[in-house]
Amino acid sequence: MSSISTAHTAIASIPVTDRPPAGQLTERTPADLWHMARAVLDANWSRNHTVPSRTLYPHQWSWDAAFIAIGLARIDPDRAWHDLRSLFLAQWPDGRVPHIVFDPDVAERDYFPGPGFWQVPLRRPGHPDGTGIVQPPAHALAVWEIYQRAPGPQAEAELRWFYPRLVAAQDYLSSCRDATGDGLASIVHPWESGLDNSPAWDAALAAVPADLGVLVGRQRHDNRVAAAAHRPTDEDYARFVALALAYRDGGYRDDELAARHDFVVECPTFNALLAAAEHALARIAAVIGADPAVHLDRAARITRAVDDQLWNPQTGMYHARDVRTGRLSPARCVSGLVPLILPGLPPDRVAALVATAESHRFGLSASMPVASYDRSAADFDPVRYWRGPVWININWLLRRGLREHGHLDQAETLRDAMLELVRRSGYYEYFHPETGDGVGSAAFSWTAALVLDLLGEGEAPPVSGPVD
Ligand code: 2M8
Repeated sequence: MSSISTAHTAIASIPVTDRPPAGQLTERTPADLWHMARAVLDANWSRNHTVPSRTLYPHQWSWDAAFIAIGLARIDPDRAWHDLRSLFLAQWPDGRVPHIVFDPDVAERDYFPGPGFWQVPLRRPGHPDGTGIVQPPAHALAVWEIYQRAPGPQAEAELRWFYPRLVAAQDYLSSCRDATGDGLASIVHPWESGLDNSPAWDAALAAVPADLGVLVGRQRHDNRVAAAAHRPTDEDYARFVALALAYRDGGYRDDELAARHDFVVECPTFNALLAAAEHALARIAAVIGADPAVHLDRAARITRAVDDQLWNPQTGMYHARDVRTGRLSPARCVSGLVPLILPGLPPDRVAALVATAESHRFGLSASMPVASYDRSAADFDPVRYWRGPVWININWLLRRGLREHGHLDQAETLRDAMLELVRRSGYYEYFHPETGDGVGSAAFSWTAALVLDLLGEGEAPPVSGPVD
C-alpha cells in the first residue's frame, strides 16, 4: 500500500481546516478543482479511513465511505480499497454494516451520539466499534466502480474479499429488514436513510413523541459546530434520540418491527440502492466465478417491489411508505426520484420521473442541480439540511439514472451544474438551492470525491495525477 503512505506524507503538510481559502473561488479551472478535491480528501484522511468532515463528522460514515471510495478510485485505487475495507471491519455477524464506525482516538464529547450512547452488545477484538443502525447500501456500487478504475489480479482479490461481505449485508437488509414481507427493506431511523431530516419522514415521525427530556444530560454536538438554523430542530432531534434509544434498548432486534418500533419506513432511495447493489454484485460475481443470476433475480424483485409499493401516480414520483399505517408520505422529496438509477424501470415511469425532475418543483433543466425537496412546498427551507438544499451525492445518483436511461443531454446539464456549483462555492456539504452558497461543512469529503469522479469521467486521467 505504498500510495497510502504517500497520502500520509501529503496529509502531514496540509493544515487541518474546514474552510476553503478566501478569494480563490471564481477563476478555478478543472485542474484547480481536481487538486482542491484531492486536498480535501487528504486533509480528511484519518489513519485508515476518510472522515466526512473534520468538524461535524469526525468518524467514518457508511454511505459516505462508498461515495468517497468512488472518488478515491480516480486518484488512488489502493487507498479506495483500504478505506472501504476499514468500514467492513465493523460489520456485524448478522451482516449489518454500522452507519458510523468509531475512531477510538476521537473523544466521546467530539460527536454525539458516540460509542457510549450506542452500547453495541457485540464488541469483538480486532473489530472497531460502530453503531447498531445502517445506512443506504451504496457499497457494492463503489466496489464495482473501484474495480473498473484499475482492474487486475489485485483488484480481483479485493472483489473476492468484499463479495461475501456485501452479500451478507444485502441478506441482512433483504431478510431481517423486510418488515412486511413485501420485498422492500425498512429503515428504523431517519439516520438510516442518509437523508436524515427530509420531510419524507415527517408523517411517520409525527407518531414519535418529541420529548425534550431525552436531550437532558446529552449535549448535541452538531449545533456547536454548525448553525442551529441549518440543523434539525430540538423537537426532531429528541425524536431521533428517542428512536435510537428504543432500537438500542430492544437489543437491536428486528423481529416484529412494525408492532414494536415507532418508526418503520420504506424509503425509495434506500431500496433503489439495494437493487442497484444487486446489479453491481451480479457484475462482481461474473468476474470472480460466482453466480450472477441470483443477483439479477433479486434486483428485478426489489425493483418491482419499489414500483408496486412506492409509486404515486398523482405526483409522478416515488414516496416513502410508513409500514405501520401503510400510507405513502405526501411529501415530494428527491429520495423519490433516485429510483431512476434502476435499469429495469418501466419506460413510462422513467418518463414521469424525468418530467418531475425537470418541473418547477425540482428544476433539473435550470443551471442549479436538483434540490432535495419540492421547491414550491410551503415548508421548503433552502438552508435546513435535507429540507431543500442541493446535495452532490444525490445529484450524482440522479445523473447516473439519466445516463442509464439514455437522457444524455440532461445528464450533461446536471454534470455542468454540479461542477459550476463547486467552482463557485467550494466543496461544501450542501448548497443553497437559489444562491448556490455553500452550507454545512466547508471541506466535505463526498462532495470532493464525487467531483473527482465527474472530472475524471471519460478523460482517463492517470490515477496518481491531475486530469489536465
Ligand atoms: C448526516 O447524518 C449524521 C447522522 O448520521 C448527522 O446529521 O449527524 C447525513 O447527511 C448523512 O447522510 C451523512 O452520512 C452524515 C455524514 O456525512 O451526515
